[in-house]
Amino acid sequence: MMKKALIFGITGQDGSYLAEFLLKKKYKVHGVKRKSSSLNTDRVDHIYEENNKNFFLHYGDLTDAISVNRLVNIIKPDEIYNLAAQSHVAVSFVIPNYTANVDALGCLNILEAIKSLGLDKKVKFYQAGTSEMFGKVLESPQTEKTPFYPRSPYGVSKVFSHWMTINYRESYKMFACNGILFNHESPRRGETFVTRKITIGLAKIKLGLQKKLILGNIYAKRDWGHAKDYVEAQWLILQQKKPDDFVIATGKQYSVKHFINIVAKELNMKITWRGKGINEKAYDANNNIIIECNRKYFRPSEVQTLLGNPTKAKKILKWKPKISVSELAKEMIQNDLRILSHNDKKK
Ligand code: NAP
Ligand code: G4F
Repeated sequence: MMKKALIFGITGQDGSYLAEFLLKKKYKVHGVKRKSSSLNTDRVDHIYEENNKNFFLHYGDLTDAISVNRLVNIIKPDEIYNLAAQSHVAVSFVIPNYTANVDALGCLNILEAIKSLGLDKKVKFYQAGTSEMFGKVLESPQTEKTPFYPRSPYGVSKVFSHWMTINYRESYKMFACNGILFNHESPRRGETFVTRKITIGLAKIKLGLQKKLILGNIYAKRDWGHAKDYVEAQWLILQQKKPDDFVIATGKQYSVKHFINIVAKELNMKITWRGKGINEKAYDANNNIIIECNRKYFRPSEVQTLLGNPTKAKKILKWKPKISVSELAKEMIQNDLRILSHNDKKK
């Protein structure tokens, strides 16, 4: 019998890679998409185009407990991956209530559906936790034992889901697990997250389509991996004998400024930095300002540094990241140059 997976958030970066990964593993993959006035299935359209008979999309919304219940009931999956979220940290300060509805109560809607349908001994559940839960970090690097100190409505909502997942595991013996994933990127990354904003922005400047890129805090440090590596970890977490929680990270950290330098080098753009703090700017070979900072892209409370320790995942899951930050940046740039040069929307 083929295993059935249900992915909330299938139209997102991770959802699309996870769907491809599970199809290769011979799963039947069901995904939940939201009704939208314009197309929102770009990242999974190629799976449809391959006419995959094991791939199904259903309308639903995580904030609508009835639709969640209905989908879990009709599909009766072996594994549920909750990747759905309002996932932008800065936006969560603007719409905190909505963010909590999706990112905190949404997870609870799935856990309750599994329990109330009597599927608690059948379904394995994965919750997409985040390094943002460590926020104003209390130790470095961060492990599964590091206390949380979230710094945004997004981080706080994810802490709720983390503990709800543990609570359902302990109370009802459900196979419910948390991945605590550090930043992971790809050519499919949303265009307002910093890595993609940089790869597209500098590619546009290189092609003469844009003059300047405006960013926020370029001194923030992140532990960046590739989404393809990280969805494998999500699957591995559900294949263990015991449900548990795992930090998934590379163990290496770079500043946003360092990431810009990698991208500029890859694009053969010579840039020079001048100035300090918010006034630091990057200049091109003709002395034109091509990057500057603006406070409007700062968050009301910043997360200055995140660095994960993936020792437990390496030991128990036998997982390790395969793609380096330079390889990641290169793949993103090549994709953006291709899209911009050919007006090709395929990712
Ligand atoms: P993403 O690209 O923003 O995708 C989010 C997905 O959630 C999209 O498919 C989106 O649908 C869907 N969604 C949003 N609100 C929903 C709702 N109310 N009901 C149903 N679906 C909804 O995020 P990602 O980067 O793939 O991340 C996947 C998950 O991992 C998220 O939960 C994120 O918080 C978490 N995470 C991400 C990272 C990272 O660095 N990428 C790190 C740690 C944790 P639309 O396409 O319709 O918007
Ligand atoms: O790319 P970012 O927006 O990612 P952030 O805030 O770290 O959140 C991402 O990773 C989390 C895992 O830790 C996920 F849970 C979450 O869903 C999301 O995927 O920003 C990275 C850093 C931040 O410090 C931000 O302040 O880059 C800084 N930054 C500087 N200029 C900017 C910009 N971020 C954005 N989005 N846009 C800027 O112009």
